[in-house]
Amino acid sequence: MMPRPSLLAAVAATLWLLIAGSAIAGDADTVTASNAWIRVLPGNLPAGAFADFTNASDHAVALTGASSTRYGQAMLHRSSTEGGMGRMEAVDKMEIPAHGSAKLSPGAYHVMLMQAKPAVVPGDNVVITLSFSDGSHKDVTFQARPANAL
Ligand SMILES: [Cu+2]
Repeated sequence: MMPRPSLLAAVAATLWLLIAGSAIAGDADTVTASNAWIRVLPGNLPAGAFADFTNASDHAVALTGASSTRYGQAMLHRSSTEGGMGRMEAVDKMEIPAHGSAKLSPGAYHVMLMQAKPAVVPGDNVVITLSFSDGSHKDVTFQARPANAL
């Protein structure tokens, strides 16, 4: 039995979208993430997520947010030691320069993960969806490590 013409049209349209989509690379496609990990703290304490990024494109890219099905909330934060006091604040983006790199790291930019459901323990692999300023998204697998990990 031959597929119905309407089904063929739907398949053709889908293929076209896939081809067109890959031709117009989003920021998520030009950014590579590595060494992605989460520092798990005891109890209900928020966990920091860290990773190294490189941007292969000719323009700067901005990481603007994160989400994960394993956490009720994920926010982009930046730690600092202004005036000798350790503090952190929510920020709306972290820039990754053209042909450059940037990192989420302890004491600097990080993704703050709150309300784990169920609890995340060292050894778990957690997928976090990262958002970029052009609206593109990238799923990155973060490995959960113990509180004393560096
Ligand atoms: Cu934080």
